[in-house]
Amino acid sequence: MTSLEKHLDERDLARSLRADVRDGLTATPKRLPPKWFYDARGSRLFEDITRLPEYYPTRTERAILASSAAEIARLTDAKTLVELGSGSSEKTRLLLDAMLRQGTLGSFVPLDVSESALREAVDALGVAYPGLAITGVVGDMTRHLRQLPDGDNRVVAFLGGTIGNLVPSERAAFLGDLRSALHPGEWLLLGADLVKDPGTLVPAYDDAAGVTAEFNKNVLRVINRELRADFDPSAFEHVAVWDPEREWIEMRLRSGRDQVVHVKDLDLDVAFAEGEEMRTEISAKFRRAGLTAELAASGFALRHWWSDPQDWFGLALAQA
Ligand code: AVJ
Repeated sequence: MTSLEKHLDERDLARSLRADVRDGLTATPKRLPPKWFYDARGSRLFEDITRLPEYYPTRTERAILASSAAEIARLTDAKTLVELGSGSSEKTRLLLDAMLRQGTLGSFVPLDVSESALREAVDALGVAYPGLAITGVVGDMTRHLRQLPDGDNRVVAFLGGTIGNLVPSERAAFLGDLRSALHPGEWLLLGADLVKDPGTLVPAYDDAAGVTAEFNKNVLRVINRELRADFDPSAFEHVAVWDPEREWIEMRLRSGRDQVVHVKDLDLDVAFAEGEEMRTEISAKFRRAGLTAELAASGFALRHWWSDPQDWFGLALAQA
């Protein structure tokens, strides 16, 4: 039993890409939001990143989930599992298997901005879990939480550390929206990458094989294709820096020369100076106490916390 609900279409996406690119390229300093990395090529590059030796978050979170899934199922008695930004379904399956074994789960609701990625995931999971009601929701998790299908006793999983793409004010808004979309007693399962030695953090975002550099530059190819721009990706250099005050990794693209980029569909000329850096992503790292306080400020009580033996990645189970 699978179905799809659409709250976003190609025109909404095209409109928000145009607005983001116009705002970001005319700002000082220039910036682009990370959500535009993930076209088909970018999603493939991210999958490659998750298998790199330097990129520890995915495999660390997977190990935590593998050993805690049964306990999560028991603690929550989930009837509906909602997954925000579902992406690949490998980690989801650990949760689905544990919740089905528990005998309470009836439905799965993956939400993603990409209709094609969502269709693929829904179709594959529909085959693997024929007894489950699967409702894919095409939507933006910062805009469409209120339209999540109502179910009783929902667990909302937001994994991978993607919460780190939001700055603190955006996190507060997102967590507040999520809290008001849930009934008291419902759950949030949140994966968060933790603060650690920059000698471990920086290589995770600047790998030796250069996959992350390609992923970072992919946003330029997306803009070239979607907005008829003429970025030369080879004229930009990948930069990853650790900001110790704000405790986040910042990815940037540094212009290798003075250049002017034309964005035809926006009728926009953008000048880059040699060495100028444009921010393309932040990936915030968390501490247990800080995350607990952020959750509490949004009306979520932390009930359980799991991490790996090195304390590199945290999995929080909080209750509305
Ligand atoms: C998918 C947002 C969790 O921040 O680690 C990986 C994206 N960027 N390498 C992260 C990413 C560079 C990733 N998230």
